[in-house]
Amino acid sequence: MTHCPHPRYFTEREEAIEKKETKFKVDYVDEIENAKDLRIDLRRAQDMIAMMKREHAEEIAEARGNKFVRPARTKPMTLAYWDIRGLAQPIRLLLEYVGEPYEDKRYVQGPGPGFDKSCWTQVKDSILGPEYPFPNLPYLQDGDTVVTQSNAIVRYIAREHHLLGNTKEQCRRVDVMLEEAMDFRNRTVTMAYGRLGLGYAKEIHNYTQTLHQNLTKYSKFLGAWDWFAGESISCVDFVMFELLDQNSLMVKGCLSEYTNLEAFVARVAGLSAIAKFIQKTEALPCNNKHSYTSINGIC
Ligand SMILES: N[C@@H](CCC(=O)N[C@@H](CS)C(=O)NCC(=O)O)C(=O)O
Repeated sequence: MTHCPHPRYFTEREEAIEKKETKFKVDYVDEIENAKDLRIDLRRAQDMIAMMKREHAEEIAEARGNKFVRPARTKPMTLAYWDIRGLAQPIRLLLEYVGEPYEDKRYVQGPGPGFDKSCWTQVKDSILGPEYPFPNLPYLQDGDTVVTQSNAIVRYIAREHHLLGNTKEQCRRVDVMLEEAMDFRNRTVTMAYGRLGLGYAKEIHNYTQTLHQNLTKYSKFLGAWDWFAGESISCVDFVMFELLDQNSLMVKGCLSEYTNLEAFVARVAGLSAIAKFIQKTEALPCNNKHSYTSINGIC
C-alpha cells in the first residue's frame, strides 16, 4: 500500500519553494537586471551591425580588398500591374527606397460600363512563358526570374536589400505584420470595391468601427518604435504606409487618435527617396476603374 503524504506536506513544500524563489530574486536581482540589459545591448549591437553592413556595403567590401558587386543585372527589373496603386504601390515604394532601377509596366483597364480587362487577359497565359503556373498582377521579372504574389515580390526585393528584419525578433515582427497587412488590405479593398453586403455608402459606418479596432492594434504593435520591425526600417513599413494612407483617404482623419501611426506615416513620407517619388510621380487612383472609390472620386 502506498503512503500518501499529509496535505500539510505539500503546503510546507510550496512554502519552502516560494521562500527559495524570493531569496533567489533578492540575492540575484542585480544579475537578473544585468542579464536583461545585456540582452537588449546585444540586440541593439546586432541591429546596428546589420544596418551598417547594409548602408556601407561598398566601403566594407573595399576595406576587405574585395570589389563590391551588386547582383549583376543586364537590364532593370520589370514590375507589372494595373495603372493604379493597389497591390503594386508598396512594391514601387520599396524599389524606390532601395534605389533599384525598374520598369513600371502598367496595364490599363477600359472605361465603364464594360471596364474591359482584355489588355491583360489576352496576354495572361503567355506573357510569363507558357510554363509559368501562376500568372497574375502584380508580377516581377528579374532577368529569367519571375515572381508573382505581392508578398513574395516584397520579400524577394527585401531579401536582397536586408529589409526583412535584422534580428530574430525583428524578423518575427516583419512576418507577423506582413500577414496582418494582407488581412488589412483585403478588408480595405472589399470596402473600396463596394463588395460589403449593403454597398459602400451604407457600410462605411461599420467599416469605420472595424477600422478603429484594427488601428488600435497596429498602434499598440508599433508602440514607441519608429518602424514596425522595431529599431530598423523593413519592407513591411512600405506596405503599412500605403494601407494607412489609403484608409486616411477613405475615412478622413482616421489616424488622428493614433499619434504614433500618424508620426509613422510622416516618417515614411519624409524618407528622401519616398518624398522624391511622391513629388515626381502623378497621383494614381488607389483602385481600378470599377471600384466605388474610383467611380466616386474618393481615392
Ligand atoms: N494574392 C495575389 C492577388 C493578386 C490579384 O488579385 N491581382 C488582381 C489585381 S489586385 C488582378 O487583377 N490579377 C490578375 C488576374 O487575376 O489575372 C497577390 O497578392 O498578388
